[in-house]
Amino acid sequence: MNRVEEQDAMKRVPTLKEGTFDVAEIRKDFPILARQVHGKPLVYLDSTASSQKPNAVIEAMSAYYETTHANVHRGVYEISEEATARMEKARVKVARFLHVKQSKQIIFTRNTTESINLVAYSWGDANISAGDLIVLTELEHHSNLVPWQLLAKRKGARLEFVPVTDDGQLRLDIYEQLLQQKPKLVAFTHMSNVLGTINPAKEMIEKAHEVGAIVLLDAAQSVPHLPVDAQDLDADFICFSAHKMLGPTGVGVLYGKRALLEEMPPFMGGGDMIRTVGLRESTWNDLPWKFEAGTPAIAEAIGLGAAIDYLNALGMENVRKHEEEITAYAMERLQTVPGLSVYGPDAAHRGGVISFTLGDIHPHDLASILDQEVGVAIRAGHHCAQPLMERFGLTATARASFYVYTIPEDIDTLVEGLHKALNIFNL
Ligand code: C6P
Repeated sequence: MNRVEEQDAMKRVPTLKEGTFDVAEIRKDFPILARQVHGKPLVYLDSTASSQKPNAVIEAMSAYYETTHANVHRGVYEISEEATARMEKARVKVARFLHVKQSKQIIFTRNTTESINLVAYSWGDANISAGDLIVLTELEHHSNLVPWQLLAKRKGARLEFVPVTDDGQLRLDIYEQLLQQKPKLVAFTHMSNVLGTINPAKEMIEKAHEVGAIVLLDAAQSVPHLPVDAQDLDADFICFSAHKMLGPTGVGVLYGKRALLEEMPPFMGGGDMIRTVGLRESTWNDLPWKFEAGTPAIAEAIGLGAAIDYLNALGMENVRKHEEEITAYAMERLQTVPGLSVYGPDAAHRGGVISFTLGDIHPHDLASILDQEVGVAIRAGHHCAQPLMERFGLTATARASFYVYTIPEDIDTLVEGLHKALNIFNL
């Protein structure tokens, strides 16, 4: 056993047993769930914005700082080699989690947003020309809209959008019509962060490939909540963030097909991404480091590796099943609240996220009342998806979202809080 393996063997084992899904046990692993807000137990229903972190992740990061911290890929001394080994091991974990054979296809970025921008600047600038078509959807987060708007402006390219139905599903008939115009790129979200809609990604990717388009999948909301198999989906690029999948903030992932990544020019220049540097010319490092300029988020990558271990122990099929059950329960309970409107598809076609409005109470007022009165944390606003809000004639919604630690009692407290809001507004 080398030093890194020894430390891993000593690591605190999560309380859950492999393959079991006992939410009461899982909750014990999340220290923040024991805290109070406004004198009430915290009910955290905002995991779509960012998930909470289990002890296993927090401890993996502290252990790294306590025993192993040094810069990576530079030192020839023991702790630097250990730090490098730990970070590269995390990369292998990400690759396995996505069923990707080569870990050099896993690039560490800061978050989903940076992963998408990397593709838009590096692949986009090299491959998109005036008049080219980029197909997006009305469901997109600003992170999967604005980089393409900027690219389209730089290059004089065209953007077209797949509309959504009244129940928040993509108009696949119009998608197919748009594909007839032979787009160069199709970029869409696997799961909507507002409506929870799970898009038929595999089918959409296959159809895009039939007309020769490259596909980027925004998997910020799917990788944390569903089994995602990059080989099976066959997307050209997949982007997601660690902080939404039990991992830390500050690290994200870009997966790309090897041939595309090899051809793409660097996104940012600096240390670590070079092979040789002269005063006027430089050559680039191999994948994945060609795209990782500067000192990376080492502790965060290690934390992501620990989050993946934790999710693997739960089993992603079980994670999805738990969220389906809790979402179905929430949809049912929310319907008992007079004047409440839920947006998006039925429980079977969505992930664990529910956007709603309650009469004419402003979602921000609703979120404040829930926080103060019953200790429930939800998000209110446009959820970084203003065009989608506009599609539904809204400026904001309230949004409750769930994860591995959500229990039916959390939903009951939410419903209790919504009744309190109705009373406060005399509705
Ligand atoms: N959505 C939400 O509350 P970053 O911020 O880069 O980690 O993730 C951006 C992003 C991209 N795509 C989708 C589908 C997303 O949901 C998000 C993040 C959060 O809905 C924060 S705005």
